[in-house]
Amino acid sequence: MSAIVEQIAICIERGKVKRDAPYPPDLKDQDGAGELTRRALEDGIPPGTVLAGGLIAGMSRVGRKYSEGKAFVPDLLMAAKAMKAAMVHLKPYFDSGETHHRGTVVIGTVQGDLHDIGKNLVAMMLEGGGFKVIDLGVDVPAGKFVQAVQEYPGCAVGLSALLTTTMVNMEGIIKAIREVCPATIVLVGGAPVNGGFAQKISATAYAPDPQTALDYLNAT
Ligand code: B1M
Repeated sequence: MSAIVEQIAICIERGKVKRDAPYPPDLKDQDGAGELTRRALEDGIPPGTVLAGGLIAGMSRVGRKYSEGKAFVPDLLMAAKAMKAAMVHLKPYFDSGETHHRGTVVIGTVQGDLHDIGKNLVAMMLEGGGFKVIDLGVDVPAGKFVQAVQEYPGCAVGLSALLTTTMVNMEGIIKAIREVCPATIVLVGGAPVNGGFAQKISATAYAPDPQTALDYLNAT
């Protein structure tokens, strides 16, 4: 792994957003996740490498520390802020520039859940793959998904959840969608979700990562 990609991972893990950010004090006056990501891409490091080896690796480290009681919610918030600063530079590399969309995907993080980094990555990759993405954001109730599937006939729906307490809300959302549009393809994903759960709640498919989601939609 190149040094700059490792530096990006450290900035995400430590919540160093940009050069002039005062936090964390020991990284003062050093480039942050935003500047380093821009530089890595300008240097020709593949976007996929920056994403996996820098952004996702850094976020996994802080997540592990949180599980071990060595990091706390403010650390997660700073890491999320650094991740977003880096994603701004990555997004154009995943934009396909295609004018004809392959289809429309309505995506959102389910009710009760505020985690949006994974959902944003999926949205970015789907857009890059030529899909029109309608992002409903976070904490999205069933009614908003229902409204969107009526507004975009024939669309597919992507549901994301990061909490064991919110993944259960997927079932009600799927039921509500199918009541108005029975044939709607509903993809589910997020760290606590798996294939067995997807089947149990009658989702069309489970995607463990953005590429699988894109491959699935391309194949349908
Ligand atoms: Co929270 N959080 N968090 N958190 N957080 C987790 C999820 C947790 C596992 C941490 C832990 O305990 N180790 C834990 C959940 C435990 C559980 O339910 N089993 C947890 C908790 C408990 C909480 C709070 C309850 C903490 C508290 O307040 N006491 C609280 C809940 C708030 C709420 O939602 N109501 C909370 C809050 C937060 C922050 C706001 C501080 C922040 C989120 C900021 C944001 O998203 N804007 C945060 C963060 C950053 C995390 C961790 C550290 C990182 C999540 C992340 O972004 N990962 C996380 C621990 C961890 O994952 N290691 C944790 C990186 C991202 C790229 O991965 O989201 O999994 P992920 O997405 C992947 C795949 O899952 C997949 O593709 C993505 C790319 O590969 N994917 C899909 C996701 N959605 C998909 C949809 C698809 C297909 C694939 O199709 C539609």
